[in-house]
Amino acid sequence: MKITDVSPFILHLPLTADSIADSTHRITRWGVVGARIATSAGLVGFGFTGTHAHAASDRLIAACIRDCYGPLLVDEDAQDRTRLWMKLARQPALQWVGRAGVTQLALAAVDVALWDLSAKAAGLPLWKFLGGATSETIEAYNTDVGWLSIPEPELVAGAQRAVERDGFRALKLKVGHDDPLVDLRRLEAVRRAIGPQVRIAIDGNGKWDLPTCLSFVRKAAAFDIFWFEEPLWYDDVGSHRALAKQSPIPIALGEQLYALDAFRAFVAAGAVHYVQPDVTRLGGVTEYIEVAHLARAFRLPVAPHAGDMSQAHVHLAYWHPSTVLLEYIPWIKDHFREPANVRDGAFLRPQQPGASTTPLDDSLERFSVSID
Ligand code: 0YR
Ligand code: MG
Repeated sequence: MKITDVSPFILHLPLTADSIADSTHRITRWGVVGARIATSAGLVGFGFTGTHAHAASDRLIAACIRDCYGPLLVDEDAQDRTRLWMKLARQPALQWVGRAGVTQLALAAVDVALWDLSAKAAGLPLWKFLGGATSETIEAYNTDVGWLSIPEPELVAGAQRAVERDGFRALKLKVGHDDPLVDLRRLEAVRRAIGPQVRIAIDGNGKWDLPTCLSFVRKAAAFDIFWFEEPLWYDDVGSHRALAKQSPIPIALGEQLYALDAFRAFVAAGAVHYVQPDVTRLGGVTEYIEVAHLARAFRLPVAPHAGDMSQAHVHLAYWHPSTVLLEYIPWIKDHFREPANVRDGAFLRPQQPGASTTPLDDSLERFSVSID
């Protein structure tokens, strides 16, 4: 199955609200920046990364897919995923400007497209191609009800609706106000409204410092918090380690880590309890698998971050035995042939061949942003 063409695409898709915010980002659309890989077999593979839909930086990723990786892939065998990953990720000139950021996001898109192709060629959904499902169900946690930009009354109402109407048994609330007492009040209100059975995770998106976090976790523990995600600056292993040692709430992180080595540093230091790899930030499925196995070797649970809004992650979650939860944010699913849908709080197991990364033609037409 020879690669005949590699072409990038950019989609800017609307959210379920006009805009949302966490402690460090405010966004109005979600960016899907992807690679479409055509082959001599007639099969086409799709993979993509996720962005905050800034056209200028999305174009850098698209250009990297087209101009840097494209020529290295054409005429290659699409099924040589590991060899091609090494060729792309260890290309000296690209490694010089890469290993994190733009080149890594582009690599992620390309690698996911290659896995999509191999699974399609085998006629199997990716989880089956990888070795079969190790869980009966994958539980979803809802992040879309918990944005920092949602005022407290709607936050409480949305959380209740997600639990009572939609069947979620796990939610994630953003924290990170300048005054942490505001966050404590919001947590208390939601916990009171939804009762003790539902899991509540919180996510700080890297805003606070160690003293703020230490004081916060002691108070927030009263509301039975499942994990505290990205409490501190993303790369700061030492502070996470200090917090993990003292916090009554487990620490989760990984969505801002771009390489196996970064995960290794946190895991080896005992600075993380829930490992959150993301195929769109790591170099795709290939490096995700390495991180998931690393977590397994340390007996740490894996809860993928949904940079792809769980389209490819749902396959990896069903397959990898360390997975405990998967994030649900329903912004982009309906633009794909096989949406990552949740019923009664669990992700439906994908059935179509591939990685569920093939966009609808209609969405490609209506939401595309020009590459140049
Ligand atoms: C919105 N999920 C996250 C989104 C999300 C961010 O800015 O990108 O909140 O990636 O932290 O766990
Ligand atoms: Mg997060």
